[in-house]
Amino acid sequence: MNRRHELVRENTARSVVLPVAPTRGRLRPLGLDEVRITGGFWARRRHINATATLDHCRDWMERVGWIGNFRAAVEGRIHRDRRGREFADSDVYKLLEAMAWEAGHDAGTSLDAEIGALTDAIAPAQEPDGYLNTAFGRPGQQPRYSDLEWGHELYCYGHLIQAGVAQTRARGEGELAKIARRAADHVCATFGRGGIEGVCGHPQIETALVELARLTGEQRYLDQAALFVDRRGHRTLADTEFGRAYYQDDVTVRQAPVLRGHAVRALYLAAGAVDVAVETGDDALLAAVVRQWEATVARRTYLTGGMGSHHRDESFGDDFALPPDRAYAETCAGVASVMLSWRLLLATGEPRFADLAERTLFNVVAASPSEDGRAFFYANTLHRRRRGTVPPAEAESPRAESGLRAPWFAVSCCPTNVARTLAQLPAYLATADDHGVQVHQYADAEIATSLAGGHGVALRVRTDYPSGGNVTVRIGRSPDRPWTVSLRVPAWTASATAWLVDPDGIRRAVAPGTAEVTRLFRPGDEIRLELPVAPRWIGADPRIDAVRGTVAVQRGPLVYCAESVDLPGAHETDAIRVDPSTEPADGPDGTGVTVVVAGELAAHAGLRDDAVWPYEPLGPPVASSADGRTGIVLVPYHSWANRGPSTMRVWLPTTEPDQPAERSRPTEPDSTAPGT
Ligand code: FUB
Ligand code: ZN
Repeated sequence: MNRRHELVRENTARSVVLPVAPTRGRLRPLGLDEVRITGGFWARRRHINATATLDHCRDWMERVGWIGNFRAAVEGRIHRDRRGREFADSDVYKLLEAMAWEAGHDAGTSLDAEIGALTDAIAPAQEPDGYLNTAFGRPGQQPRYSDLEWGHELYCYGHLIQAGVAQTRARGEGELAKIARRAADHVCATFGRGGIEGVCGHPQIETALVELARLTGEQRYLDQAALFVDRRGHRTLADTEFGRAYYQDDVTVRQAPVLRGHAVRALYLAAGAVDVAVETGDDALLAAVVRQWEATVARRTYLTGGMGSHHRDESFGDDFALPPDRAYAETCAGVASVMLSWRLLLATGEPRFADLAERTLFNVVAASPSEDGRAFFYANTLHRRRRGTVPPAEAESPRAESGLRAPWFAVSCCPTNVARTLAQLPAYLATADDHGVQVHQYADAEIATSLAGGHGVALRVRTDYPSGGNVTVRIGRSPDRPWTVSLRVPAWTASATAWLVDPDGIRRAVAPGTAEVTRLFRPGDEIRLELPVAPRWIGADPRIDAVRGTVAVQRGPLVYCAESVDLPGAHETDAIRVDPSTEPADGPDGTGVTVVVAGELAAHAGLRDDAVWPYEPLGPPVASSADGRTGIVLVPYHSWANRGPSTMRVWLPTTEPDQPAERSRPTEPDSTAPGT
């Protein structure tokens, strides 16, 4: 038995329900059978995901014909009847992946039947050599692999393979896994050495093939993934109006200094490169991706964690080109960013990767779905100037950009990506190593695993996070030897003190990074982490020209925004100017944050849509409190547009344009904030 098989067996002995299962790396992930989220912010969202979003996605894909495409392929009418974009198959697979992880939490679930029904629709469409795609290759369609630039065939396989891996890990190998395996074999036979020397215009197959290698112990899937990573950047894809950087085929992964081009593609590719680097022990490749992550986080990331500022090609902009009102920040890019950071965290153990994952989860991934889990943001702007119009309830929304969440889109990659992320979310909370357990994300949770030597440990996490900053970790089970509980101290705590209280009641200040307690724990022992979540102003690097003279508010990990529904009168958010000399404060009812406006709120009232020149002398303030200091309430960004059409902004203009950046930079050395 080779090393790979041994490692597969090792992982299997501990947990099988692992979304990402590297065989090497600093930290060992925990499976969905080892971590349960039991309450709070994420439990609510996960419940809605399981009880509403999964059905919603399936119903829409039946309605718009994306599931029917498989039937049409089998019945020989696909050239006439195919619906959706060339990558529509992938959303059926992403839904299947989400269902599989969800089924992994709940043994008695009816999801097995749902997975079975969808699999039955897909299976007959697979051709004898493993090829499976409803957009190509049949009479009346373009030939297979005739459009690697835009065709998404390998991208679709990637999602199929991920679904097959999820099903096997969550429920044991079933028909879906067999379909996925046949497709992967077909890919290796067709694109392996001596085959087509190409890559897919949309990376995604790389992570999937590595995960299949991890699952099966088959080296050839890893080799194929490594081949795809190394082939990219050699200009095998045709040039486009966006340049080859659009699909990362301009420069090799090893040479690229920063993530560029289409954001989702760039992030999926980087995640796949990390997977390959970890499995092959390629430290140079890992270091290259770490450098790209650093440059991207420092210069190409929104305060929310969102990535991508070009609508035209859904891509990253130049360094510091982060206009809030043109933020694309696609939900899928948020998902992909979390995937990348998670892999880097496992590989290196460095908490900065969990910091960015937290920022992105709370302010991009959580912002996308509506409260009922049946509508979604695709793009996540940081500034909405016009109130949105209500998207069609019965038809696909044509555009990604919207002021209100839409039930479905003509390109509907985001809803199923949110679904599969929330379904696997518990696995992102904690890890283990030979010495103990590391908690990276805070939620009410139960964690049970075994350390080296098979010593069982169990912890219970209780917290009001993110509205409060108290986290209590109670030991439930502990071996008769010392071990370590590590807690991430978020980078955003840098401007105030965080405290750790050990089981003896000794309280010490802890710096951003990791706080550890090592001892012979007894069941019932408690560790407390006190994180300072008071609201604070955030300034931006002045090179982000688009937000000069503005400030934002963050409270704990949550970015806040002003929404017109919270403003007095009929004012729009563009009328706001705030006074940064007064700190933001918690609102009286505990839901929002209050900031003081600079008295001009009403001076800008009645902005005219028919104005021909966008500048005018300021009128006098016409409405303010007696002392001229009106307070307005800000709400968490993730919750905006849940109360109907509104205007919204995260970055708030001030009276003193240069002050905020000067004020905040020395006190906010947040490793995941732009410009640090
Ligand atoms: O191309 C497939 C998906 O559709 C991409 O990841 C998204 O950006 C959207 O364009
Ligand atoms: Zn998307």
